[in-house]
Amino acid sequence: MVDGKVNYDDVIPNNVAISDSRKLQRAIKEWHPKFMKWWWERGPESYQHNDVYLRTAITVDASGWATYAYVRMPEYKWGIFLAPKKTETIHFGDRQGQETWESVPGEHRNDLRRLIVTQADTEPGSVEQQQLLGHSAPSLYDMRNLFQVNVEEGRHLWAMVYLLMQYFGRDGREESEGLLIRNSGDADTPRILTTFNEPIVDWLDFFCFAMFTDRDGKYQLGALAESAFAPLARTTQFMLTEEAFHLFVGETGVGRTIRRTAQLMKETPNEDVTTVDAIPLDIVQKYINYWYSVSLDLFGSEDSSNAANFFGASLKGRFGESNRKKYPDPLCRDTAYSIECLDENGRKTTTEIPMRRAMNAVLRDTYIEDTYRALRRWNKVFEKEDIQYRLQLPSDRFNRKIGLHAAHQADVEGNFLTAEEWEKRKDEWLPTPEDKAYVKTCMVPVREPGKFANWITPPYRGVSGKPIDFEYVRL
Ligand code: BYC
Ligand code: FE
Ligand code: FE
Repeated sequence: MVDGKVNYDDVIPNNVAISDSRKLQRAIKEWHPKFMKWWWERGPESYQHNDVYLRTAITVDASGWATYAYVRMPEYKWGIFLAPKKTETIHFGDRQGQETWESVPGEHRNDLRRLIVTQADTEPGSVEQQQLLGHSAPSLYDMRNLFQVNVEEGRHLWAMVYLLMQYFGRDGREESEGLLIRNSGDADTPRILTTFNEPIVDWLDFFCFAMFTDRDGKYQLGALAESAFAPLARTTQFMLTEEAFHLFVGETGVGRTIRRTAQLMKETPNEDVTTVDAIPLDIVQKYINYWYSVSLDLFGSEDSSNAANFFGASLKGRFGESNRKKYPDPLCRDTAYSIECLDENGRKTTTEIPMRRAMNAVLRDTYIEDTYRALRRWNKVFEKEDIQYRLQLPSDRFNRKIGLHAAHQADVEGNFLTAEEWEKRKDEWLPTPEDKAYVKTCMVPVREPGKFANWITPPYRGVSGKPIDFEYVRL
């Protein structure tokens, strides 16, 4: 506090000169208590008074952007940071070669607002979905990682709300309120995108979500980081540095789960792993099938006029757009993308989509490639433990609710199925209520530093040089 007034640079670490803008200060002053109310009500249940060993972003330079300390979550400093500018000129779409924008051009105001609000909405949505997980954390290490992800998704919300307040006036302030009103899974005011209304009830859900759904975040943020609207490009660029940790939590979480199961399969080769409280690999595979397919839905339809407009107007690019070896054509005016699906008579057909309209599919394909790389690392666990099992990713036609494949059913190999066949066989591929009930029985909380629930191995190392048995959360 300075002279009885809040010094915003203390409360909200930032490099956007909050203390220079009265208008922004006023908007933040109004929104901040609402955010705190939301955090108390829909953020992590319990543990809000406990010290958690968290990292906080304090500057944007690569060497020292984060500090680690014990913090109570409600006292976390949710900062606002823009990464340094990457380019001065627009490098794709119809505006290629022109200067990037420091304010919002009138003709793109609605589209930009929509993109920012859609992105923003996922951040609190995910915190709400994960609200109860602290109670069943398999270790203090994992509990701390969950809370780290939660406070950072809270910061991502701040990052987007900053853009809304600074660049979208009254509309932006209204949208900022809406972000705290919509609620994951709510019948009347759900979150905007499908996947952010799906329940995350156990830690295998959480790890799969962080692996597959946060990875959509990586690709969407990467695409927005190419935007001609420089403040959006720079904010999302910085968010990506935090996203890497979320993906780490997901990938290593599933990796540690399957390693434990593989170990127990070796130790007791003639017994069902459920007798020793491990999670059977075919249940893990079903969770993967589920979370991967619902995460593919987050890319929108393969054929999208919105996507074409966003690309043409240089609002949203491809992942790593400036890599002209990968993307030699920055305009994509005359090329096409082809995709196989079923026509209305149920016959296989190949659809040609003009490339700009197919940008959701192009972005999704880079996501799929990345996901395969992580999958291969999981399968190395089985090689090392000398177990024959291999995990797989289902076809992109499997279990889709959005896009060209939403109209029909397919098995995990991508063979089209009738509705009847699907009903008969879907339990082979997706978690059943019995599978979920079993996993729930494994979710026993473990609270002693350095100890882990039986279904998961300890990590290779602790957080930021601390030992594995460090007291990551002081209970
Ligand atoms: N659910 O033309 P279409 C993250 C709507 S994750 C519900 O195919 P378009 C994170 C669509 O809005 C990253 N509705 O798609 C991860 C449109 O509505 P209107 C989140 C959907 O417009 C973990 C209509 O269907 N960021 O950060 O190209 C933890 C026709 O759509 C869905 C972004 O998504 C769906 N799945 O939209 C925390 C980036 N898909 O116009 C955080 C911003 C489509 O009929 N968003 N619709 O009302 C976008 O770039 C685009 O809006 C989309 C695709 C990628 C969502
Ligand atoms: Fe996020
Ligand atoms: Fe994330």
